[in-house]
Amino acid sequence: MDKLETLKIKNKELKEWLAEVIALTKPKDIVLCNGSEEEYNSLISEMLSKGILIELNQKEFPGCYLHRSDPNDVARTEHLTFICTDNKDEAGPTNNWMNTNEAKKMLFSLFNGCMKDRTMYIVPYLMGPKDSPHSQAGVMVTDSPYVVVGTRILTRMGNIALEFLENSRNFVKGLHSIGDLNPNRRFICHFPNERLIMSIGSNYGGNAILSKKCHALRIASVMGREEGWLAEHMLIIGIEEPDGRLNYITGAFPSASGKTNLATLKPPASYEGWKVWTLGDDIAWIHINSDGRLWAINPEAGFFGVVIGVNSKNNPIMLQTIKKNTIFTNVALKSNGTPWWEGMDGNVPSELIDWKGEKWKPNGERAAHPNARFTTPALQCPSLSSKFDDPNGVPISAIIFGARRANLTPLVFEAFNWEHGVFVGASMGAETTQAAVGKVGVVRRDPMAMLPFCGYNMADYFNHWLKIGSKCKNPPRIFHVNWCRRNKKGEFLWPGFSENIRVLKWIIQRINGEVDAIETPIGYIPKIEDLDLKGLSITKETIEELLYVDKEEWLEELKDVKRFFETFGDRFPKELWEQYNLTKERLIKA
Ligand code: OXD
Ligand code: MN
Repeated sequence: MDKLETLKIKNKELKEWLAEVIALTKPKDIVLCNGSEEEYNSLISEMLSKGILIELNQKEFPGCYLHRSDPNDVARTEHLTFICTDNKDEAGPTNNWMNTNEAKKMLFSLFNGCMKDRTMYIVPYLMGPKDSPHSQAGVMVTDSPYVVVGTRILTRMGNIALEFLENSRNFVKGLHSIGDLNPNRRFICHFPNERLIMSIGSNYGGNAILSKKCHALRIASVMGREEGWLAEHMLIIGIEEPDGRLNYITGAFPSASGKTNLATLKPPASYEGWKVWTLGDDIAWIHINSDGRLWAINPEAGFFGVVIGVNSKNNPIMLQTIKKNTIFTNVALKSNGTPWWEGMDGNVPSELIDWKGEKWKPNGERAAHPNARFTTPALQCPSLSSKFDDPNGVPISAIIFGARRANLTPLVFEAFNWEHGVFVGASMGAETTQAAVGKVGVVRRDPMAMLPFCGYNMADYFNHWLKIGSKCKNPPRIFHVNWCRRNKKGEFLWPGFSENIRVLKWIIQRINGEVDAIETPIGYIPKIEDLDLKGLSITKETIEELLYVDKEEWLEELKDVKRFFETFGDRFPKELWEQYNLTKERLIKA
């Protein structure tokens, strides 16, 4: 308690809560983080000396380090992630639920004395630009220096947040401990009614850097519902055309499905004068503005992205971004001390140290972990938008839902209206990826790409979306894309990456009323002649296949959508059942 007094924290609620967590976790030392560069550097040095980080080749990758995680702790663990409320219905059928009191009893015993040989870091952080009315503070208490440096990269961390909190403003509380990294004692628990997160037993970004998924999505989604805004798993970009016209769009794609690539897209040479400006690659907080439109801010200040496949062709902008001041997690190491990952430029080296720290030769096994990541500051991204720090954010003209599907879903289609768009988002199905522990490549319903991140009953979440649209005079248009459709031989039909600008161009033309479209039972698809395919070696048959709406396949899909919607019982919005029935009727009639 004495130590706490010396920290001179002004926010009364924060002081009281810290006193409680200190009494519970009994740390050896306490450090209040100020967010300075000196503090960052000294944490890095400490981790280097303890072997928690490995210095990469500083000539080629200045300020870059490698972290190897416990092999048991390499991705989000959705089965160990809980929403804790008094009533199970508040969490709904898509979340794991624990009763508040039972969860606390269990967690208090796990946290009891867990920091007795460790330093406790008190990490105040700000989500959103400094002077934005939509920004929020959080305070995370952790015993992981890796989490502290990650939070410094991914948020506006330290004094900036303490100042924000001085006027006794509300904040989100996060208590994190590495615990013993035993998956049997790993829990990521959210108490949305108390704006509290308690996470133990993992040091993986999505489980442990509590500002990100836990605060900015799960807890914030609950706040958004109460206060009339949306916290979404979405990238935000501005697309500038040669004549200077600039449209902002957001895009919801499941984890590890290309949000970062789209957010940092470098238009191909044939798109001279086009620019994609990056505002965010993972999370958007979206508010209704007085102009009747939706505006978005990115609450984060850095990118925590999958590094596999990043190369000078697929993502030159991110490749440039991660060349400095970046923490790499679970990449392989070349003999010259530079990082290596599958899909990187150049030949596969004949020898490497793999992500587990073992000698590796090409043997069919992967050298980097499939979910190897970079943690890197947004400010050094060459395509960062000048609006990145704008307190108001940017006005959104279109929302894109995107799901990785080998078949079924066309390259792009547009919803008929907001309600239909909410149905399109709510019925989204996508193949699972390596970002979460579990089987990869299995189709699951992942509404709005929020399945693992919605902090409350998703039936209420769908209702909330409908309400937001009805309150908006000029809501964004809603689209769905699928870059990953394959032919019968299993080959991708669409080149993807930078060529996705062609689809964005059609979307922009649609929202500006410049092109017509073909009405299908699932929405509007492009007329082939309106898709800009100049310079692409793609046949008319391939495009037809990419845009094909297979009636039988869709009717089959609807059966699964129905089963999913039914799990919400009476709470499920009737408007979406109506959209379901209309879609089915249109398909039967087609
Ligand atoms: C992420 C995820 O890390 O969605 O962004 O898992
Ligand atoms: Mn994500």
